[in-house]
Amino acid sequence: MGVNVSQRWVAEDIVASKSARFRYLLHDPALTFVMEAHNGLSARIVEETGFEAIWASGLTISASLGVRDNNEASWTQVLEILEFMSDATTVPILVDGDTGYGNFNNFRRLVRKLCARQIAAVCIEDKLFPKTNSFIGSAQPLAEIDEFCGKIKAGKDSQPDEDFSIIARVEALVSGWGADEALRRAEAYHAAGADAILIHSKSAKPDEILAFAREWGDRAPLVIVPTMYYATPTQWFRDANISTIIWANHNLRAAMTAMQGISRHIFEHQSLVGVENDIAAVRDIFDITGNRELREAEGRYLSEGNAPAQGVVLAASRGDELAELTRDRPKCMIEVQGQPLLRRLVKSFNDAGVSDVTVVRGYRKEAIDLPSIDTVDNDAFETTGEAASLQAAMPGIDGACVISFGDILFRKYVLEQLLEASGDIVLAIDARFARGRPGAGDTSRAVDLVRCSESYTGAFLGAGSITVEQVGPDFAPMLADGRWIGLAKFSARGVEALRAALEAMAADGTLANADLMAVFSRLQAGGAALHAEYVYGDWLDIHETADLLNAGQFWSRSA
Ligand code: SPV
Ligand code: MG
Repeated sequence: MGVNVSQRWVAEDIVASKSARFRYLLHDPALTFVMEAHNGLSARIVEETGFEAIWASGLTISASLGVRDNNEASWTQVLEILEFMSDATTVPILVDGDTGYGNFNNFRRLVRKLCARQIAAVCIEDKLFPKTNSFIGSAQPLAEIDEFCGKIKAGKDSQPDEDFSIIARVEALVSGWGADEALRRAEAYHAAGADAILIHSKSAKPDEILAFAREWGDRAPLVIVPTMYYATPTQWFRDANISTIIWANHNLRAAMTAMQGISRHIFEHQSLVGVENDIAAVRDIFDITGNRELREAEGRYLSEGNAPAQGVVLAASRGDELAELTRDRPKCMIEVQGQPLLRRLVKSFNDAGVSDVTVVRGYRKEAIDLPSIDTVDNDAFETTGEAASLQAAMPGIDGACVISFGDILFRKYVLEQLLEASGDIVLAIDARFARGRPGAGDTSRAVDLVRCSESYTGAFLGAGSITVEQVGPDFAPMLADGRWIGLAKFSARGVEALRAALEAMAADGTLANADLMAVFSRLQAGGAALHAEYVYGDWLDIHETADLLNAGQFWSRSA
């Protein structure tokens, strides 16, 4: 395998256009693999997989539109698909231009339109319009050499992008004209200005391709499509000095098999039971189409974009202090005045407009069975902490969100105030735990203490300009300005900083045992500002049985 292509580009200082990158790939001595795609989604999959370039196949684009590979789709219809593919990707696209959709005049117009869509290269074949796929039927008539050379020249003369490549595809072997005719044509096309030669074959053996490559030498880069001689070891092509291999139709064929299988299964079972694990999640569709970017943009451009619609409740731990009460359910499912704590928490979220709540489950996860919540699992809950639970929820978060512990209750205004506060990351801080106040020095909870840019004076409510300077346990508890209550708001930008911090912690091995204070500390170390929104009481958390009594009274007084 060659070096990763982006490293190659960086090494060669080629960061330019897609067409310049493709030109580089054609000429660079390493063998390049170009993978088939037929629409924006498959093109993005090809890029995400790591391929250096994409083959926009005439056969598979036609098939995906439900038509034959006979120029039944018009060239502007194909162009529209190519535009989606180009927009969806950053790697170069090599387009199957069939015979150029007409004569030299139609082809040069096609070339200009392709360049306008940042397509890197086009391949045209020396057959007649309307074309037929090379693997159908017997010998097909070939274009006159001069006419085809004129087409190549017209294309080269009219390409507005000087790095755009035109590849001439020689069909002489496919049509039974033999090696000499293939070489004669390749030479003529090269002389007419073709940037590379695609030598095609429908033989099950690579012999005629390898013989051609030997004769051709290094006159111009050679491109091949080993669909029919698929059993050939790739090393043979390397040894033959082939520049580029096109895997021409394999994504469409794989998709067909998968779609036929799932359609049959659902048709026969009249049910979705048993299919979910075999197919991409709906969330995967959101991810691959770039929903996260839209959330971030909303955060930047829409005033309401910072209003979180998503909430994450961390509820993986048992709550050991509650002993018997949590034998068969996690702490968040303990009932407070006839309702599980979690139901009250979710209602608080929903009432404040946070409608999409994801609960991270762990201990006795089956007991968390509320309707109208999403769940994700931290199955390693016994050996990991809050940060790992939060990390489990991150793939589903694609915009501003509120994060909460699963064992807290708060008055309505606490969340409302937090949601209105400005800042990308805002923590609700209870000022009762400040220095000199009764809670200060409660070292059992020292890790949740924070030191802020200004202390609470009673006049700061909603001011939004106070920052958290340090989070526990990095300073003496007596210096605290308050205690984090387990509720925080992140804007879309804040979420991205959080994601990066969690990923960095996962990479250096500190994630598994970290609590959220360690995550906040990491965010600060990365340059993120943490804002404080002071409250003074009006919330509680459940740690021991006595707290439950308080919770009952608290709830009957709230609402
Ligand atoms: C295509 O993918 O449309 C091609 C390659 O042109 S082939 O089908 O092998 O002719
Ligand atoms: Mg084709």
